[in-house]
Amino acid sequence: MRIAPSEITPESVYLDRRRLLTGGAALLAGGLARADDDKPTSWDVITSYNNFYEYSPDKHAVAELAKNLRPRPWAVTIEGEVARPRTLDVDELAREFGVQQRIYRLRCVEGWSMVIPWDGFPLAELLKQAQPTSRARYVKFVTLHDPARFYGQRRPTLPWPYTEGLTIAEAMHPLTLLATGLYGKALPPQNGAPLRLVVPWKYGYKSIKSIVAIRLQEEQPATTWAQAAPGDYGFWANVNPRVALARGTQSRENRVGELRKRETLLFNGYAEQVAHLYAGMDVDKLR
Ligand SMILES: Nc1nc2c(c(=O)[nH]1)N[C@H]1C(S)=C(S)[C@@H](COP(=O)(O)O)O[C@H]1N2
Ligand SMILES: [Mo]
Repeated sequence: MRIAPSEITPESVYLDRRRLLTGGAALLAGGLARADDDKPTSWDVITSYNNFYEYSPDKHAVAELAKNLRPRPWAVTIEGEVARPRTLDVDELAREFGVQQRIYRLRCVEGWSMVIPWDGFPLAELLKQAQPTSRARYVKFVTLHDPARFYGQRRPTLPWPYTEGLTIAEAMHPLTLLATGLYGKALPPQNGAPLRLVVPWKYGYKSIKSIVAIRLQEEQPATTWAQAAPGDYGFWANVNPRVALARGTQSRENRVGELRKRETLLFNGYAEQVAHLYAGMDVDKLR
């Protein structure tokens, strides 16, 4: 489906509509949480301050470098422990599962946070359709490996390709999103075009960009940052203000654009929706 420019919601209208929605529907959708406290970060900030090591470790350099991404055509594969493995075009995927708006907080281990209005669909929809086998316990996600486009992959800054993972229960959770857009527009390259994961209760590094493969498997996948710096990054990566990482405390955060720091919330404020996933586990021991 092509979206005519006239159908794209301008940012100002989008913000007004959001304010109207915060009373009921938006909350029920599980999209956001606390209303006015969470004013969406501006398009300009979301698209100019980016972590994307395939381009550069310099957040301010990414947007310019990422102009060469060429996110179309783009094939995505669903494979491994599923009854119906498939490879399909990213636009086909969006047509098949539709696109919803979800406004989520994003919290990076570097201590900054934003509020981002994503467009996308629940990963659960895609997984259900692929029909996981009884052996599917984890979902592994893989970013495109193409040093001709991703200049950063010419150097061994990280073990490429970038890889992430979730348990099947986390992957099936209704908050877990595959994002295709921002503010009603196509996802910009620097934010992980054309398809990226968004897991709002986990640190930002779990939200892997520019995905080409989604693999269901029995074993827990080895993930990129957990291999690169295990003292700071682990497989679980739930936002938890009580657990300090090697890089320091995670008890507070800076909402980009604000002067005073905020308290970081357990599960990034989504505890009510996700705490049950960790019933019987000591969440302070899950790194
Ligand atoms: N493939 C890939 N995905 C990635 C990263 C990356 O370097 N490469 N950085 C992660 C980190 S550390 C964060 S905080 C978020 C940042 O997303 P944003 O630039 O859209 O705000 O993307 C995550 N996804
Ligand atoms: Mo991050």
